[in-house]
Amino acid sequence: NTEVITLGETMVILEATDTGPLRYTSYFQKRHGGAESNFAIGIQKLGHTSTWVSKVGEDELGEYLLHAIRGEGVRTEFVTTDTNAPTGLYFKEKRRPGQNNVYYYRVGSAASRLSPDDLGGELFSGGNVLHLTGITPFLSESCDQAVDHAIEKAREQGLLVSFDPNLRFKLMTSYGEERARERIRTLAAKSDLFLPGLDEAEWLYDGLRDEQRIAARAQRDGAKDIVIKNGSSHSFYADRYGKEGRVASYAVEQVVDPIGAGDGFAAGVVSGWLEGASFEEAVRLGSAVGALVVSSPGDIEGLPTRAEVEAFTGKTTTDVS
Ligand code: KDG
Repeated sequence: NTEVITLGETMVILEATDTGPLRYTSYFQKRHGGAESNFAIGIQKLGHTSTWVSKVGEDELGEYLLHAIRGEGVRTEFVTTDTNAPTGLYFKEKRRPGQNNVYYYRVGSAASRLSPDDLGGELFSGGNVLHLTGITPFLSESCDQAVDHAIEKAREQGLLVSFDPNLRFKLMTSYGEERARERIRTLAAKSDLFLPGLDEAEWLYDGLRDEQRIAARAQRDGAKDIVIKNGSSHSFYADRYGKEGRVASYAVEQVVDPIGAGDGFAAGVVSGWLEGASFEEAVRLGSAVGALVVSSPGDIEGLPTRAEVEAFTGKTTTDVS
């Protein structure tokens, strides 16, 4: 079985090749993106093993997702095909340089029909980490239930739970903001590794922007190890033993596409965790992966191999004798 298990929706991305409002652009590049499959691919690239659980439609786009994600080495045996619902997709608009917008076509998608029934069999046996995001609970009631079920099953089998809130306000409208906040806080409280961005933490914890106070608050609720990401500046970490610190973000020459950076960051931290690195080292790896992702187009195209991380951070293990 695999070290890491994750579940959630992946969509086909149709990304406008030109800048401008979509009504005026004519050509699109096909890609794929989903916070959890991005993460799973990141884990594979860093030399670990991952399983992604989802549903796709019985359609060409579903086949495309399976081919592409399986092609990256991610295990997809627990992905099922739904004959009554399509694969979701979203359009990416490059409104103006530096401003991307996304438009979802995912209501009623196959993945929104994911339910606790999809988490059977030997899914968790032998695994180390279950990774979840705050996207899945808002896709549908059955997805919301699947998230709780996954945590329960993972705990029974001794897996650690990592959680990235990945706030998507567009998905919360039918849930209501207050309830959505409560839901995310509850999931944070159940996590062994909690990975909010600073703005996300501010939204979650009554406008708090002080990193130490945010960490203390989340830990009081039940979260164990915490990393608060502060974009191009730094990440603040606080572990369950009271050790805390800051890791500077790596400078990048050009931010090409920031979407997917958080997923890469999570993959880096979890990989470090799996390797028994210090928490600080794990956060540094997350930071390096995040920086490499923003330097490439697409969600997953910039996810680095271990050698690429080493070349980027200047740490080389290559024997040049
Ligand atoms: O993290 C990037 C993903 O969030 C994005 O590509 C699509 O999963 C996605 C979502 O639901 O927004």
